Amino acid sequence: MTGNRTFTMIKPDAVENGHIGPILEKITSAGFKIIAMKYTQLSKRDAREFYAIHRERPFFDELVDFMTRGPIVSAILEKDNAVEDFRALIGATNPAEAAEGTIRKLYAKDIGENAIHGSDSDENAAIEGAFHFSGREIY
Ligand code: IDP
Repeated sequence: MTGNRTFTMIKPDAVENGHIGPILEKITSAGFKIIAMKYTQLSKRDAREFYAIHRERPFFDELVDFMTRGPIVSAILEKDNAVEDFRALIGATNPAEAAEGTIRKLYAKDIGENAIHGSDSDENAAIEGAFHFSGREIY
């Protein structure tokens, strides 16, 4: 049984480049309902905690610097089979390998600055959503 919620962030590169509107349009056109959303900026501490699973990776400091350099849009999305369908909509981590028409193919620069986040499991979707939103902010 798969869950019906996922968590996303429109990352600082996509915000800087004016892509919030087109990305939200792709998300809602694909049938995802926004049930929580905010415009916010991560602290270094937030980013280190959010990406703690990657802390031993060589790109960790670069990732933390990137994710904290400007505002992001974070959101919880609802749809049947949300996690898998949203990963398909955003495309591969590396935009060079992402399928045509995916958000990363359209808007990402490279494997680091790749425009958007999507949870990789139902469990992580719940953890990541709760990291960004209180119960009162989810509708
Ligand atoms: P995902 O976001 O597609 O799930 P992950 O492997 O979980 O990919 O990596 C998390 C994030 O870390 C990526 O979205 C990207 O921003 C960054 N990242 C992953 N691999 C690299 C790399 O090789 N160099 C720089 N940044 C990377």
